[in-house]
Amino acid sequence: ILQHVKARCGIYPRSTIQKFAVPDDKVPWTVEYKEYNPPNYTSPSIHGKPWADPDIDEPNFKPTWNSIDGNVNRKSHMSNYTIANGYPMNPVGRTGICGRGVLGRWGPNHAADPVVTRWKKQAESDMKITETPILQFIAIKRGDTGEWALPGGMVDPGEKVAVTAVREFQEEAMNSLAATEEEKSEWKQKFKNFFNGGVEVYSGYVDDPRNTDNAWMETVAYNFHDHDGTTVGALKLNAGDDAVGVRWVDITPNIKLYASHKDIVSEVYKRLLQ
Ligand code: RP5
Ligand code: MG
Ligand code: MG
Repeated sequence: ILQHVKARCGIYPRSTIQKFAVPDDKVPWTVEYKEYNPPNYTSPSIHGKPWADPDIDEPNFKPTWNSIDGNVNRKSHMSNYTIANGYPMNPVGRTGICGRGVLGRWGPNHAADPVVTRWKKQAESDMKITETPILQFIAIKRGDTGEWALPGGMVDPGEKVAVTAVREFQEEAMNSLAATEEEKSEWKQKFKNFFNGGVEVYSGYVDDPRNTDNAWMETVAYNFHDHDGTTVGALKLNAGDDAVGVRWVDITPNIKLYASHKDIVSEVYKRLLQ
């Protein structure tokens, strides 16, 4: 059973709104919770934004839930979500806040996450034969929360998710937004095969602090693994867009990452060890 922890309790991101505290056993909608009285919050910062939905009671807003709605994907990677009184309902359950918060879409907000990995090079002298190898991935430091995270981002309307993953990697970890056309075509040549070799490792809900009862993050994560470490070693890391740092991070059991990113990198590690 899916759970969310970061999506519930505390102060809602970029606001002073205190979420209604939901105990673990009251998360599922199927469990009755008469006292449940979450604040309703939609950030004024998203009003009128081209990437955001209108308010749900806007007469011209006729979304088709659980389907591809024009070029907006309103389908969940999980099963169909429920609509209650016109509002899509979080598939995991109560978060302690309703409305849309800072998320643009009602219902699922689709993202993609690139997991770029290599085996850590260790001097033979410090390697014990029995030791399990260390996997490293490229992490960015998020400007909003200061946490280390996968360099993921939102799928643009009509964009293929696999394309989003590579685009976001280049924006956040290579600062492609500030690169010249010449630099970009050079990368394209050098890394074409590498970025074409993504393997899907996860698709579904993300336990993101921005989630609400009526809007939530979902992602598709792809692993781009450099088998001999020679390709990605040549990547020039440079934080860009909303990232304020970028570096190689060892995947260790007590690693702390944004949202559900620890689960995603752990899954990649498990698969690559097989
Ligand atoms: C997370 O938020 C996803 O896993 C993805 O990494 C990220 C997308 O949002 P932004 O980075 O665009 O804020 O839920
Ligand atoms: Mg981005
Ligand atoms: Mg991002």
